[in-house]
Formats: sequence, structure tokens, C-alpha cells
Amino acid sequence: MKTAMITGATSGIGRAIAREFARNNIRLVLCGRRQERLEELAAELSALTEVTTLNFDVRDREKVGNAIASLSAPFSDIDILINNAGNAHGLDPIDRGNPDDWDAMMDINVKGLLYVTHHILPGMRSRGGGHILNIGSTAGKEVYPGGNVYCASKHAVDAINQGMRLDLNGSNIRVGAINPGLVETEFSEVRFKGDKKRAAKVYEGYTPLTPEDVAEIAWFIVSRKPHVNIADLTVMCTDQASSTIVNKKV
Ligand code: NDP
Ligand code: 8X3
Repeated sequence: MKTAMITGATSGIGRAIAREFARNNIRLVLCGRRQERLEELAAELSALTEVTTLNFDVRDREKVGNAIASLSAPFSDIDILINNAGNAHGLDPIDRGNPDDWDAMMDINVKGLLYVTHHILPGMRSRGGGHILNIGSTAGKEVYPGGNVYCASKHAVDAINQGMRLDLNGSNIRVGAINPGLVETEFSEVRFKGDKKRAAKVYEGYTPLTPEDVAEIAWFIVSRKPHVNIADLTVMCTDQASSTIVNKKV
């Protein structure tokens, strides 16, 4: 039985990946900050697989290390790391951007991903293999108006994904990314600071991806034969052609 650690498992894409992996008999380490949601999901999925939870903020380097170090076998032997925790904060033009939002995006989406990976890699190295799947974004492939720092953070994820693959070549650790376009989750609610009406509008008038669509792809990627590494996969809904071209009926 393989063990997967999923960051950002309390919502959206991470939660859907947890459910998909549980159905496929993967032992789970579910991570996030919202304890109640971690407990609810663990209770739901423990009918299907072995589950434990870790509550930490990926921005806090010390807490990331302590949380991961607190795992005992078999949960400590992480075969698959899903680097998913992340969000956008704001959609303001650069001259009106809030530096607190910039800090949040760089600290969570970039540095958080690095901190978690830093603590997981030694175990993968010593066990002679593993799989790291980074959740990037189409925002890491192109920049759109108001996307400035979020796009920069996801371009960084794209670069780190490539860099990890170069540096880990020969270690039997697979590294790859899924770069989704518009997926209906709590993402826009966070981006617009709890404005549910504005968030809902992002997904109106077309059929966006669901978190489950991305989860199926994540499972496909991690269930390939050991010699197959899907390095970089971009997925958009059929109605989306680019970050700015979406076939909206409203
Ligand atoms: P959600 O807001 O639904 O989920 C975000 C998850 O990240 C939550 O589980 C949240 O958990 C966790 N998280 C956020 N901040 C922190 C933090 N500081 N420390 C630990 N965990 C944190 O959004 P999505 O599911 O859509 O987003 C998941 C990933 O997918 C992100 O990296 C996002 O950039 C990316 N993405 C999303 C797309 C979309 O259109 N939705 C498209 C492309 C990529 P908690 O609050 O409990 O800590
Ligand atoms: C999320 C997709 O287009 O809102 O990464 O940036 S988008």
C-alpha cells in the first residue's frame, strides 16, 4: 500500500484528490489548517483506507518540519507528495495591489511548497524513490490582467517543477505538474476575500472543470508504470482557450 501526503486537503482539488486516492487504496496524510474539515474528511475516508491528518500552515517553516517529523510509520514513509496548498489573493492591477496579498501568495504558493518538499525529499531519497506532483496553473504558463503576483507565484511553481526534475534525475523520484485552468472550488472566494457573489460569477455561463476532473488526472499520473513520468500537463475545460478567452454564454 502506497502512502500519499496531500497539502490543501480541506477543500477543492486537494480534497477531491484525497477521495480519489482513498478509493484506490492509497494510505493518506491529509494536511491543512482547518482542523474540523481535516477531521471530517479523515472520518469519511477511513472507511476506505488508512488516514492521518496534520494541521500546519505551509508558511511556517518550523511547524512544517515539526508536523512532518511527528509522523510515525507507516505514515512517515511518503511515496507520493501532492503539493497542492495554495490560493490567489486579490485581482488588482499592480499599482493597486496589496503587499499583504503579495506576501501571502509568494509565501504559500512558492515558499510553502518548497518547505514541504524539503522535509519530504530526504525520506524519498533514502527509500530510493517517490513521486512529487506539483499543482501549478495555467497562470504559471501565461499572465493575465490583475494576475500579476499570483501568476508570478505559479510561474515559480513551473520553474521549481522543472528544477526539481533536473536535480532529482537519477534518484528514481518522479516529478511532474498538473496546470489546471478554471476549476470551480473555493479558490475565487478566497481570491475575493469571501465575496461569494463575485466568486460565483467566475464560473457562470460555461462549464468549468470540477475538482474531481483534476483528481482523476492526478490518479492517472501517479498510477502509471514506474518508468513513466508525466512531467507537465495542462488541462482546461472545453469552454476555455486561454486565461482570458472563455466561451461564456452570459
Ligand atoms: P481551495 O481554496 O478550494 O483550496 C485551497 C487549499 O489550500 C485548502 O485546502 C487550504 O486549506 C489550503 N491552504 C491555503 N493556504 C494554506 C496555508 N497557508 N497553509 C496550509 N494550507 C493552505 O482552492 P483550490 O482547490 O482551487 O486550489 C488548490 C490548488 O490548485 C492551489 O495551488 C491553486 O493555486 C491551484 N489551482 C486552482 C485553480 C482553480 O481554478 N481553482 C486552477 C489552477 C490551479 P486550509 O485553508 O484548511 O489551510
Ligand atoms: C487558477 C486559474 O485562471 O484563476 O490558477 O488563475 S486562474
